[in-house]
Amino acid sequence: MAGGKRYYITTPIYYVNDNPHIGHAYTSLACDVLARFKRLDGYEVKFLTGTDEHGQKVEKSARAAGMEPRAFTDKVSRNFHELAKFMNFSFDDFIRTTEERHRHACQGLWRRLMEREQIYLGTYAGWYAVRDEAFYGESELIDGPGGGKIAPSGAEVEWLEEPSYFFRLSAWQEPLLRFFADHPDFILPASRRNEVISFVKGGLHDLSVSRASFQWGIPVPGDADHIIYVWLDALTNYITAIGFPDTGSDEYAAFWPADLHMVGKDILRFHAVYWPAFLMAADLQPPKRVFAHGWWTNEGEKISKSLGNVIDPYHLVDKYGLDQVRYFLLREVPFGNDGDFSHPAMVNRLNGELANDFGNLAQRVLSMIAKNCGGAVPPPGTLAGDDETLLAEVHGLLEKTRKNMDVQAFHEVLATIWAVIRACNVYTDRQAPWKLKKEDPERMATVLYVLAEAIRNLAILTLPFMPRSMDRMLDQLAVARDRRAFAFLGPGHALVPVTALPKPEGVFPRLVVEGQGP
Ligand code: ME8
Repeated sequence: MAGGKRYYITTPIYYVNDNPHIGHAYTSLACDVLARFKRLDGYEVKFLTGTDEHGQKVEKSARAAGMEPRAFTDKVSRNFHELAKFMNFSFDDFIRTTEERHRHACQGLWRRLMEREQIYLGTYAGWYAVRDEAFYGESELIDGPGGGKIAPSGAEVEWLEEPSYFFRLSAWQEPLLRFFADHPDFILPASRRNEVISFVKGGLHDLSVSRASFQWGIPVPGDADHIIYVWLDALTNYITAIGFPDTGSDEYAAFWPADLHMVGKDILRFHAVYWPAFLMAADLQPPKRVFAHGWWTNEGEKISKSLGNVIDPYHLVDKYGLDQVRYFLLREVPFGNDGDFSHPAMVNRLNGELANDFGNLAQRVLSMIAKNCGGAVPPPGTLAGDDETLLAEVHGLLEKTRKNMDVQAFHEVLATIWAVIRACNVYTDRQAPWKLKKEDPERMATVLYVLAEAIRNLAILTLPFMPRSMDRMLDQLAVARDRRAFAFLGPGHALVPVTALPKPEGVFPRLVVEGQGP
């Protein structure tokens, strides 16, 4: 693979115990926006997603559905794949842990750990939560509603006693703390980083990494009585997809260490403690960053099947439109924080920010051009101070956006772009091009040109968030497909006067709120 900028980004691989909901779509959406952003910024991107198919939880769900695990996982994995397509996620690879390439990689990692004496055989006697697929120490358990003990996540625990292989996690406490100190941006947001550091400082115990009481998993090499613990199996997916155990391949060299593992806060410990420890113990590099985002609730309640309040992404998109949902999810909540989903908040943002601020701006400008400039890009005269000020704001956006994207501050990216969209609206009102038609048609052409050029830049920058709608906006400005990238932002690639434009049409319709009329 030739030199150049590369970016490797991954979603968690989702358990196929149940159908996907808005929480899964959210994590993958964040990755999709980053992947698209980096591609538009000239990077060669690998965007990986997929499904986590082994372990007791999935096996139990298959049995409950009256199916063999293999057939069950095929079916549910397909649902995740279909949702990713439906949400217009631009993944480059969809991995399933039941694939042969993954068995090969996972057993390869196990062998490397064995060769380095990082794994030994013992007996596990302790608590296990199938829902979390996690082991818990007695002191971690909390009082449950029924008087019994439960995991801090709220999951039920069961006592487990079985022969098990252990990973020497305790030996990695100091190296992990050093690694965190040397890489202050490894865990974001910073509040989560502190949580992880205090967990590690609290002391690490060796980790059980095999199970012997059921079969649905990848066999431990050389000991068919054991299967590999589902988290060791699952985390390995990130290197399976780039050809591990062949660490000498071009793809491995190009994409490892990964730039970003995006996860929810529930699974940060697995990614920020166990995973780098496994990798360091195997003489492999840890990833560059793990970002743990927050949790969505639904109108104040935890989203759960038993409460019957699971938000179905298909319904949401049907009601509001795909790009509208994509916009809302990343705009509504500062990325990293928990967020509460509500329909009124959705309607407010879509009407206020998409239909009014941006949609109306484009619609106004394009229809004035269609009506008053013969349906072609108006030729600008000399630019006045106001024109230059506005365009300078527009052209300054790329640098700001890059900075915010690099710390996964999606809400800041959108807020910054929208501040300029609002500045365009203020400029439009102040210049009043509709009044200039008779008084000064040349000035009108300049104002409309400045606005059209601003919209071109804004639409290109917003492509990662709302690819289809922004493509439609750029179609209306007759911007060629191969000029929709960040290399074409700025004055050097501005709209060419008198280029014919297609008939304008609205991109973001206003939502009619039930009971309030149009
Ligand atoms: O944990 N709000 O899979 P999983 C925000 N297989 N995000 C949510 C969410 C919510 N209410 N609900 C789910 C697993 N998520 C493992 C991962 S990776 C090697 C193995 C998202 O199906 C969030 O990203 O339980 C969370 O971390 C993930 O789904 C958990 O998915």
